Amino acid sequence: MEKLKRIQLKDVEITHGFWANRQKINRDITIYAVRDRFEDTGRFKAFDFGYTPENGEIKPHFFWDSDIAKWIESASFIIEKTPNAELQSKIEEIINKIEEHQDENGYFNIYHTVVEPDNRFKDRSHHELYCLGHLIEAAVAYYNATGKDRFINILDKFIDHVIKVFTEEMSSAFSTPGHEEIELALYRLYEVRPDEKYIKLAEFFLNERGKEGDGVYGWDNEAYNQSHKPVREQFEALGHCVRANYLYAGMADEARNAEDEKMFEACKALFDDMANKKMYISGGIGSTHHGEAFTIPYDLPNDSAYAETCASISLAMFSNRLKDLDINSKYADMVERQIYNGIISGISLDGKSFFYENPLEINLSDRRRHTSVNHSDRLPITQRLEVFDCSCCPPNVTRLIANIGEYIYSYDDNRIFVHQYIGSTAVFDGSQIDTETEYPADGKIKITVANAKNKRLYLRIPSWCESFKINAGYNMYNGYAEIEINSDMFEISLELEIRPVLIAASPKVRADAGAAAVMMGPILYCAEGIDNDFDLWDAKINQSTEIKAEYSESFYSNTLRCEISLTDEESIKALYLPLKNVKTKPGTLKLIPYFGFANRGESDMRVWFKLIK
Ligand code: FUB
Ligand code: ZN
Repeated sequence: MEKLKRIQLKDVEITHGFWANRQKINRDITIYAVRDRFEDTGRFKAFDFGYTPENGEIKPHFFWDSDIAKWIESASFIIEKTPNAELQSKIEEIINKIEEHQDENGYFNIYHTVVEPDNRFKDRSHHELYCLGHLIEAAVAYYNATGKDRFINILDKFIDHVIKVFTEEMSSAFSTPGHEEIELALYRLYEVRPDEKYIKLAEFFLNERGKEGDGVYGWDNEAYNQSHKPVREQFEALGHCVRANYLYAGMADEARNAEDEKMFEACKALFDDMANKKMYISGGIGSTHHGEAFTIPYDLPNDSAYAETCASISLAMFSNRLKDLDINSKYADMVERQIYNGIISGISLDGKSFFYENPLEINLSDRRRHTSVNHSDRLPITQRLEVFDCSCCPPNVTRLIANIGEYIYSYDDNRIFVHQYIGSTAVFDGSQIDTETEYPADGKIKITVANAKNKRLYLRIPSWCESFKINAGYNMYNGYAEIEINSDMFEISLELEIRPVLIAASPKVRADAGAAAVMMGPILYCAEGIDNDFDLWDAKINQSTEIKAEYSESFYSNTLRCEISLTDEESIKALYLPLKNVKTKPGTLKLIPYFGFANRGESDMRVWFKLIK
């Protein structure tokens, strides 16, 4: 097992390009938009602990703490880079309230103080440990941003209480969290405060999971929250996708920390199972809303895809950990697929509204069919919302964007890895690395490394890339171009050929049989009805068609167009017609990046198109 060091947010600046633009929107708009909706819905007010069944205040939900925690984490990432007194004081206001309402014994949870105080740690589905996990991550981010450890100290008291209740007294009604998250958070905390008790607690939760008696949960089966087997024996991704991937991220942390090969093998198998059998082309995971879960291999329906934004984020988090343990570009490829597709499809281009579910097809007339027969299958919504009743995704996507710097580089004593091509400057281990690029709109990448002579540089060659040029000698090593750094100020140019390509799915994916999707570099494309005045389900792409790209400011990337074949008006009128009599006409299909769908009103949308020879 390798142990590359992950770059810290403090060591990297996003300087230009796609992600600098996204971070600006996140910093100027999204963080306030999420804050305001969380104010409107009573989530911030809940920290006053004022709710009583009689006083008419909104009843807090049992994981509102986690929504605000993710907001604090994101705001902390933001102020670490761009000091902002207003955001900092809002964060501190919440920390004060947490301190004020924390129990003597360290316990903190809004719902289980004002709604069900007698049921603490009695209901495994009630997310007390999940909320604590997110609070821990927030406290670590706040500490990294400000150097202040007060928030960590408050939670340390709560963690001591959890250690006592779960591992000493064994007085809780369950032994492991019903929604994983605290495991990875404890490792994260250990990075800034290396106290072994955090690791021991994380190990307790990982090791108890799947043991007999661990499977008690309010609904569904034991696999729903990965309690069907001990974690080292889990090789198939099952159950609720976000739970699964937060758990797997914690498992990867433990594999690294304890050099636990069995755990590592399980992590690799779980990754491969998702990447090779259970993932949409957008990176989305979770084929059904029932349990927000994985189903069976290759079951990837497009219109009813669940593909929760948080699930893509959690898979990116897991993959980002694995890339440092196993040198193979497939992990950073997965991060790339997520960050340009399944994650940012979850946020509108203006940064104010969100998708929780990310379908790969919207057919508005199909939806009318459902109402005409007075029956509605569960289909995702077609328009973004500013907040949801269950609003886990909006604060998650803002924290991911604010923290994207952590995904770019990693290193050890002799090697520097560039996993993502993002315009940035990073300083670590006495060296400095600069990436200059407009990727993914353009494949030209210039990298300068200072003070790293005699180390080796590893540049990821994305799996989608068929041709590339490097202006120096290199060897390929598991998907990375390996290059000797032979001067103190080493400059290198990489040019990845980025062009539109038709992609087919495995024939095992019945939903995409005989169809093709379009990708250009890491970006998946879709067509929307608003750009195309014909039935998208009639569009047939010729396999050898030339797809033309044109840069568009509004998407901060290319839009595409290609010639297609459509049925002519007369033939459309006949319900059935001998094939030889069907007349066709040429048309042009306009495509936009998938992440940009549903930004211009309600519209049909398609990713997969019929192919003709
Ligand atoms: O239960 C907490 C979060 O809400 C989950 O991670 C999401 O899937 C949503 O159910
Ligand atoms: Zn979510």
